[in-house]
Amino acid sequence: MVDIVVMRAISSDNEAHAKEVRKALDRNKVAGLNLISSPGSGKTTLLVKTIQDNPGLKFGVIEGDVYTSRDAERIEKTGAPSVQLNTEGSCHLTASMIETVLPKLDLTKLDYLMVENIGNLICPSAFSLGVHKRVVLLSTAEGSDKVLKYPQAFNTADVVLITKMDIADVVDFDVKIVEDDLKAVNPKIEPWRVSAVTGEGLDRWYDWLKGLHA
Ligand SMILES: Nc1nc2c(ncn2[C@@H]2O[C@H](COP(=O)(O)OP(=O)(O)OP(=O)(O)O)[C@@H](O)[C@H]2O)c(=O)[nH]1
Ligand SMILES: [Mg+2]
Repeated sequence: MVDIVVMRAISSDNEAHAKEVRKALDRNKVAGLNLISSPGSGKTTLLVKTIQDNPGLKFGVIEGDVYTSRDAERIEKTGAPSVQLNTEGSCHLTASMIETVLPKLDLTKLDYLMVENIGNLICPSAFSLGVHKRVVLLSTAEGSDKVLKYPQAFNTADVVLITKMDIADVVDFDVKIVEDDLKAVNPKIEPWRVSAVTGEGLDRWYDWLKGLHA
């Protein structure tokens, strides 16, 4: 049975709540990640595949969605602990929401806390959640021009994953445009190409995750 918490965003004192979240994660040596992307670009699919492919790593998941518990149900099938956070209209998660639901996950039993943010490339970028890393996904089906259209999402990213590489040709996706645009907004990183269908690029993603605990 999926645990669902309904919370509306109150933006006051986000940084203070973010500090509390970070303290709890650090106390328990849990690496926290905030996954941001447009709706449908593959966040839940990547989480499910990552959990299934790495049985030695202990993941807990906070699933953010405006409505429904569908994503937490998908995570629950992997056996990983998860909580569904419904914002009922808010377009992003806040650190206060994370702090509130954190006690529902036993951090002493986790290596990673994966937070799937609400699907869009605008509001989630403006709110720190207190986690350690920000991962932004861009699917090939969305088009190659999105980095400059939503620069705040990409210039605050620690990792950018281009997802659905298996259909890049069909949707006429140009990786070079994304690489060049990312150089302009976030020159420290390059986008990594992945596909949850073929497995392309996933080893690099898994190695990076493991490195957070090295
Ligand atoms: N071809 C292809 N399809 C994919 C890939 N990853 C995800 N999908 C499909 O894309 C659709 C959306 O995937 P989700 O994982 O639900 O996307 P999401 O980002 O979690 O979506 P929201 O939670 O609604 O924001 C599903 O039909 C997936 O099967 C991929 O690598 N290749
Ligand atoms: Mg999802």
